[in-house]
Amino acid sequence: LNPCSRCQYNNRTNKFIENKIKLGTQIVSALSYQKFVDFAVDETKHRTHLIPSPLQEKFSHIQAVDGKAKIDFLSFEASKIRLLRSMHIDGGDSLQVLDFGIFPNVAFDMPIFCANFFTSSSMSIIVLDLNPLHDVISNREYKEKYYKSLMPLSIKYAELLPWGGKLTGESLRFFSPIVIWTRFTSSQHKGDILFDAFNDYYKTWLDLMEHAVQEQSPAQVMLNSEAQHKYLTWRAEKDPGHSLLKKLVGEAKARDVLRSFLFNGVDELSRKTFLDYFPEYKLEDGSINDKRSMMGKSFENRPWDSKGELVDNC
Ligand code: BLA
Repeated sequence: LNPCSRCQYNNRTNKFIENKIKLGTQIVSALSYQKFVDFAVDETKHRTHLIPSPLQEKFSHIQAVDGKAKIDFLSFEASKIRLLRSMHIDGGDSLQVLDFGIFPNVAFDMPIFCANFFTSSSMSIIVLDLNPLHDVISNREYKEKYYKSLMPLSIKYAELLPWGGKLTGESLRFFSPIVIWTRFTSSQHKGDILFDAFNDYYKTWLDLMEHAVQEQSPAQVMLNSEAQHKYLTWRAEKDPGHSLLKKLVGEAKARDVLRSFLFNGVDELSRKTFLDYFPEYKLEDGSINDKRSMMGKSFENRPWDSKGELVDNC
């Protein structure tokens, strides 16, 4: 079998032939995100000393309630890394999800590595970014410190992985000028481009880590810690993947995965609550509005220009 790299997997027979590569008795799915995880962990081990996170004991593998999908977790720490964690949902050809994140030690102000890939047999929804720890819309200094020199990376993928359409205003605030936000019909070809982009963004993050200098001022460390906590608080409450995760593992387990694993730190880094950071979500009875966005969707086109300036073209 010689899979065509440009096929779009439109009919079932083609999909089967192109998507499966027989290796002896083992059949591997050509669109699996496992190789992304393997690459990232290997590459990190070349650059720093990774130690297993205490979370590894509790989170290693969960079988989804549908009996089909399996979920694998990995987590590590390192001197500049508070938590590197990965969740890979493998539901065969019909569902592949990767949520790979790196949260820096709060003594450093470097960005948060963020790869969130959702792939069904027909559609992929992709976010790949070095999410800014501090606001890059109002804070020019932070934007210039980290993103000015990275704009060529964004330009490299702007056409191959074009802007995925309207995005909520809230999401945009957590994204950087080099964000890859895209949707495509799932195919091996697009998967290969995504792997290249993941490689480039990952190595770039590791370069930033290597050069990052520890903050000396306790006040700055506090600011970093609070900024990371705000990010975790947002995602633990409002990430778009929540409802699928709940379907796969049930409500209680999903909550545990979100608060203790994926967005670990949300209950430890600060006592501030979601409504302290995002009071616009407060309902009259004091509870949190379960709408995902108060600002609504906007930004039909890429709102950052090639120099990383915000342009109003929504
Ligand atoms: C959809 N996931 C999305 C979308 C974005 C993201 C921008 C488009 C939908 C929208 O917001 O309107 C990802 N959004 C992010 C990320 C940030 C953000 C990373 O603000 C960071 C700040 N996706 C996952 C996981 C699952 C998943 C783990 O990362 C499932 C377990 C699923 N994402 C998923 C699904 C959709 C989606 C099913 C479509 C659902 C929808 O549009 O409501």
